Amino acid sequence: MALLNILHYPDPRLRNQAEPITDINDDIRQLADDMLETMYDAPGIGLAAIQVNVKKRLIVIDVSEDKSDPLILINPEVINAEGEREFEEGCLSVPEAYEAVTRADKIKVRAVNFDGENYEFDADGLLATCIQHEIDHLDGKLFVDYLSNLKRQRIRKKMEKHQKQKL
Ligand code: GNR
Ligand code: NI
Repeated sequence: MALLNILHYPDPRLRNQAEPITDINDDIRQLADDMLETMYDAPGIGLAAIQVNVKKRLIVIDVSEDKSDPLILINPEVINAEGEREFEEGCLSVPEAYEAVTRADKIKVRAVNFDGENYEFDADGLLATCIQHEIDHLDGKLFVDYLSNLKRQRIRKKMEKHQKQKL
């Protein structure tokens, strides 16, 4: 097990596009374990491989109260979306910024299990919000992209200031 380094906005590597996973091997299992450990440590309710600079379509999520329900999604896709729901989002790659984002309220998700078989499930509420947020990461997208230019520039400036202080 290992803690992974999380990239911070506006790091250009967060704009990379993740590639589908074709071979589910021990490296993928190890990466998923390390991502879960990193997510719980942060702490956060989700983490996408792009955020730890791995260009693979892998996300981990746990929206349970007591952190007892880890979910690992390989090659996840939203295959149906219904309704709208606004939720105050945050992101481990954009620390200390919280803004309302509107996404689908109910989704149907297709993913691949560790045996390489497709499966589908329905999600709503916080889980649906989180899955859409994480799949965006795999496509190089961040929640700040949904905000006004003014809000995004403010967040960007604040992040750049914090990063300079750390150098
Ligand atoms: O920890 C997280 N909380 C959160 C809250 C509202 C909407 C989405 C999220 S995901 C975020 C972790 C993260 O950055 N995942 O990419
Ligand atoms: Ni995020």
